[in-house]
Amino acid sequence: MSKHNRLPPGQRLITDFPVLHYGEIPSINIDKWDFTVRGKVKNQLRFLYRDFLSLPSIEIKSDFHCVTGWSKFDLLWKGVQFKLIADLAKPYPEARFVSILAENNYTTSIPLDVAMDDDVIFAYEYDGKILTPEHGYPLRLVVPKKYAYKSAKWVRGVEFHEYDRIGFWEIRGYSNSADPWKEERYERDST
Ligand SMILES: Nc1nc2c(c(=O)[nH]1)N[C@H]1C(S)=C(S)[C@@H](COP(=O)(O)O)O[C@H]1N2
Ligand SMILES: [Mo]
Repeated sequence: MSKHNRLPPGQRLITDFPVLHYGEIPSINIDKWDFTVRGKVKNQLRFLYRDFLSLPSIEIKSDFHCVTGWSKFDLLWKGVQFKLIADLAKPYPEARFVSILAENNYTTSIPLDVAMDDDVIFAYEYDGKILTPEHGYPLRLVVPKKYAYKSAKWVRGVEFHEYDRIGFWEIRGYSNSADPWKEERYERDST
């Protein structure tokens, strides 16, 4: 695919990697850190950092689109596919949405079928190195097909739900479906 076709409408391509988030960068005590999986699942799960690193991992290259208008191509992430976590947790049939729970009460949500996409991962490395604090150390979600507020930094867990729970930026007016190709920036743009 040409570079041109990869840039969603209204976006501009940049080469640096901006840091964007609400609030403070959390300070993490990695020995106390955990990642939990709960809600409408057969198996509730809890991983320590070292447990997470020992799960089967993949590396993926994907593009990143911030709703404020910048896009960056070919970010190289390493981590654990969402679908691997879901396969371990075994969601009940009624689970149709997942909430991603991050430090400082940041949350976002996506439909389970979106989360099950091959390219949705919980990443712990960027560009061959452990994530830096400002980009989400020790773990962040990456959802390449959605605006980047769905790619929560500093994640601590995931909850499976029957009904959607609207996330931090989405409550504040950003689109819940957040498709950059349809330019769903604000809730009123969403179909
Ligand atoms: N925990 C948390 N994650 C977050 C955000 C935030 O405010 N808090 N902002 C999102 C937004 S709007 C963007 S554009 C990306 C930016 O990721 P970066 O700082 O690694 O470039 O993080 C997303 N993840
Ligand atoms: Mo963003």
